[in-house]
Amino acid sequence: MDIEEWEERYSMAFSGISEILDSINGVFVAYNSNVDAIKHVSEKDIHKLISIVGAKAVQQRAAEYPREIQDPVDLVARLVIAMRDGKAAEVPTYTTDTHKWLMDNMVFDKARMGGQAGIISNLLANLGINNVITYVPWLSKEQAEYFVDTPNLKYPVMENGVLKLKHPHDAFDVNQRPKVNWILEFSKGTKVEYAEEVFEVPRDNRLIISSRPSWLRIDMSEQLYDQIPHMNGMVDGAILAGYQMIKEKYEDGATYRDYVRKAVKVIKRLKEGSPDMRIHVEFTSIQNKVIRKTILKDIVYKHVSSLGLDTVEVANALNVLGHEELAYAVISKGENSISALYEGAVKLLCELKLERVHIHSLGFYVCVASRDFPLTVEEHRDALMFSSTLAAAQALHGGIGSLKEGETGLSVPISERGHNDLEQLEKYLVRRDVCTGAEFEDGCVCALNHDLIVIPTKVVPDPVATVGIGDTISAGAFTAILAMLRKKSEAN
Ligand code: 8BR
Ligand code: GLC
Repeated sequence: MDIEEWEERYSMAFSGISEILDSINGVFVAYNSNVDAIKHVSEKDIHKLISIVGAKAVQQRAAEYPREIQDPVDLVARLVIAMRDGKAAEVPTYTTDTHKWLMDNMVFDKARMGGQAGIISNLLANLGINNVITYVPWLSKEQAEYFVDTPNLKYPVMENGVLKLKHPHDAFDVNQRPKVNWILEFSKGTKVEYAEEVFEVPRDNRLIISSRPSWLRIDMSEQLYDQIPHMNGMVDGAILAGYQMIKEKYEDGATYRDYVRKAVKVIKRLKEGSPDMRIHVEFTSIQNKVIRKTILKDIVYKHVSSLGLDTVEVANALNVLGHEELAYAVISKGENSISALYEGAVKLLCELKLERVHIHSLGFYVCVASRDFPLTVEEHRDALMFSSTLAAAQALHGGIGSLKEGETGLSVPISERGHNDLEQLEKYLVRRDVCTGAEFEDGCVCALNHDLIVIPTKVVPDPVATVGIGDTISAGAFTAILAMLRKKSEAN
């Protein structure tokens, strides 16, 4: 299909999905909400930070590739790496000194709802989904203020042994402190010069400094666990994220195994009484490889239906699953990277026993789905186009206040570059007899043991911010899928 035809399909997909969104009863969203302190790092800012900690020190530390921020040199080194590669990353910090140092040396531009679950909850509430049941284990007063004020957004609380759903504004814990992450956004073309290094930022992206105070637990009270099945009638599916916060060891002797067990228990409870309930997990950048592997092998494997991730996250996932070469090919800049991405998606689908894997990249999405998933490839494609439209709206405005505002994404043109990038994949698949050129052109491929859906996407040349776009994409597509599944089940 040429770009014009794609544009038409986009409009049809967006209006089609918009019309059926209210068929969904609700979505359960957990675990991570936080406050994002967003700072756009200019050329002046980065050079100032480098000069404060010393250029030589930054150069040395960058070579060591710190996976945790223990001091300001770690921070500036990881920022320089992210800017050099134009890649998104999230690095944890366990000390409050990092926040203090950032506050002393920089002023953030704005504070917004952050965390995958927080961003997704607000998005779905603004889109008008009937019930968005959001859960964050650390709902402080400050955090609660970042939730949108709509009656469809609800937070589960236990009152005298009874489950009540209240708006987060009426449900916070007065003794809880907020979790604040720093989002250091940078723009393509920013020139950086220090020690012997000189580079230009290749694309807009950001580094996230994720605060991990010791009270952070991916958890739920026993009482609430017991009550989860009572929410079943109200929700069609769940979107879960934040597992990256699980630590190998805790001060009180608990280990990651305890929290993995709890995480799986929640999924099992959600499915109790409705085994067909779809669970989506939004993956992220996870520095600790033990945790990354455990999340995939012990939480996602067999328990989850749908996984959303970006290209770097695909490489990271493949890496811990023992596919180092493929992982390397995915992040290489060569022409094989897109075919490696597809092969990687198939590996994740099969090895993790998923029903759907949705990979988003700048300019195109690749989604593989199991053949027995009860939707057609065209329906899967509509879900992707709906989500790309929302992503464009998010990049345009920095947020989506309503379905109407989401629709403004349709005005953003489809990326020609993304459309062209897909040709590499087409050649690869046609050469291997996976599909014909015509099938690929439509973005709908029924391969031997999986479906493949590819679309070129809408890209905003000057995005307001990039943080949260991935969450919008995955949540938008998954919710569209829930709506179509609901419509199908009603028709039967
Ligand atoms: P993560 O947050 O999971 O890394 O996802 C970011 C996603 O946002 C990318 O995969 C890309 O699809 C999308 N995106 C980015 Br980055 N910049 C965008 C832009 N300017 N317009 C539309 N989508 C964008
Ligand atoms: C991660 C970060 C959070 C950010 C979100 C955006 O969850 O911890 O700060 O808002 O990603 O996707």
